[in-house]
Amino acid sequence: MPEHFDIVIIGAGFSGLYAVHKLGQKHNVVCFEAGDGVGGTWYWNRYPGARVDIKSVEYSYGFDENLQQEWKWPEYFSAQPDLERYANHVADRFDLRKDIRLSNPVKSLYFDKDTNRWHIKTAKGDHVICQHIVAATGALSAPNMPNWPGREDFKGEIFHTTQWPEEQPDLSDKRVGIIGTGSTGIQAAPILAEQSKNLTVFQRTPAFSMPSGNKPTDEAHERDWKDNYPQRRKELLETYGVSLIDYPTKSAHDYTPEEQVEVLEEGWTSKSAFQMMVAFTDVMTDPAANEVVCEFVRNKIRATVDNPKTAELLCPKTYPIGAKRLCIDNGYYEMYNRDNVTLVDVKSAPITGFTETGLKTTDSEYDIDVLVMATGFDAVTGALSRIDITGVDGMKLSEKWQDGPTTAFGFMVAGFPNFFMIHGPLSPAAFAQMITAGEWQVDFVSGIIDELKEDGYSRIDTTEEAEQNWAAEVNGAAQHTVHHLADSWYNGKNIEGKKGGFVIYVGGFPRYCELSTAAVQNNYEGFIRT
Ligand code: NA7
Repeated sequence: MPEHFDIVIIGAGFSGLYAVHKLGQKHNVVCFEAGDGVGGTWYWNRYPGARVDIKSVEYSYGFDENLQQEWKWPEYFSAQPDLERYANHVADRFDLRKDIRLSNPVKSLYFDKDTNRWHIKTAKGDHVICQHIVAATGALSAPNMPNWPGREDFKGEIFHTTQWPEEQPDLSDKRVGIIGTGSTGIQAAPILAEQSKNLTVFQRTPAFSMPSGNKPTDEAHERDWKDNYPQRRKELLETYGVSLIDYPTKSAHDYTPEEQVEVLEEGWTSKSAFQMMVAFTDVMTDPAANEVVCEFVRNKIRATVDNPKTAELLCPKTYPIGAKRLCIDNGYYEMYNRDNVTLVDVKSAPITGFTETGLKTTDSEYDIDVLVMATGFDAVTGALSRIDITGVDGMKLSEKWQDGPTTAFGFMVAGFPNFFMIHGPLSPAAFAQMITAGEWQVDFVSGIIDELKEDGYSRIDTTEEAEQNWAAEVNGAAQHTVHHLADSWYNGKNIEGKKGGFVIYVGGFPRYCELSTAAVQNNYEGFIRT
């Protein structure tokens, strides 16, 4: 017999946990989570060096003043174990576990238009009927695993960074290879180099990275935030990326070359990679201004890495800084001065497959005992595309999105009533600090669900026209930036054959809030309530 709930929440990551707390106060909710524990990203990503690259005082919940006053972050940028501990603390403190079913991924969702109810089936055989779905499935949760031939022949071990074993493997006598030099690879590599016999880094595209300057939290930093938390949380939501960095007032062209370097030196030590993207007003819109920042970072790489050939290979030269996600590291470039680290360029000689003892490229073979896949994610749409979701008239979400996702304001899809996404496609997602932005979105969706009930409606839809209007806003915002000049998970081009354009709204979080709130306040413009 199916069970009945008001709302099913998919995912017990940071947004899902808050959704359980917020929506559970007024509604009968249940949350299904694929992992054996809560925390989402911070449950799965246990690879050595996994660490948030936003300051923890910001990247944390603001919904409960006592929580943010009492919690102590040991470091400026928290390591995975501390973030997982925090997620567990929140689940216990707010008694959320009673509503969460772990190790139980959702397999299918089906909308019955006669009853306006969703049917949910899970891997463990649960069958639930509910009015609303809140999908907090994460923008970066479905791993990308390149499909090279010969994998079954490879005698070593393979770990994707997001499926890292709970018990850390002993690498001390292992020849380790790592594929991928995005945020994850850049965090993992320096630790792997210390832990292993030797490390080979397979790089296809070099990343722009800057030092995190991570250190233990000092009293002054903690007091400064704790004394001002309510005000700071408000200010966060008023900034472009929900992060308090110094937003510039001057163009790169307003400075002499010497002054430009001074400004960039400040950004370099600011403890926020995003500071480099906004060092000048025009970094993300004017290629010439962008190139000033690119060359500054390249010079930092050249000054750090002893071997000039390796340094040059590490210098990104084919795309503007910020077009791919900027990385923040702890000794990444310094690592290349170790004797046991080798950089291999797999752009000029791509990986063609596995051998029994390692990997082969078009020009060589490499012996490897443990292969670390830091190859990223089928981002933003990946997690939802892997659930069989059927909306009205038998429409499948995966089919609807086969040429790229369409949404209204990133949180609803036409043909899928009462289905809400947090950090969904075409929302600001990773362009906003995701915990605070996620709280805002959960509150927003919660308001819609409450009003639906108060106004006597049982169903809310969005329309294709609203999706088209939102696509125009999303494309318009992206068009004036340099983002389209790189292949990345922002535009799905990191996944072979994935269609669609830019999947993130880059118009800034305040504008996102303003437009979505205005639509709701304007008598649900772009939505139909029945
Ligand atoms: P990213 O940023 O997507 O990085 C993945 C890396 O893996 C990147 O360097 C890719 O090179 C590389 N990659 C992927 N497939 C291949 C193949 N087939 N061959 C060689 N190299 C490959 O993922 P991350 O996990 O590092 O970071 C994701 C987000 O998490 C990050 O943006 C933050 O928001 C947190 P490419 O650049 O595509 O040439």
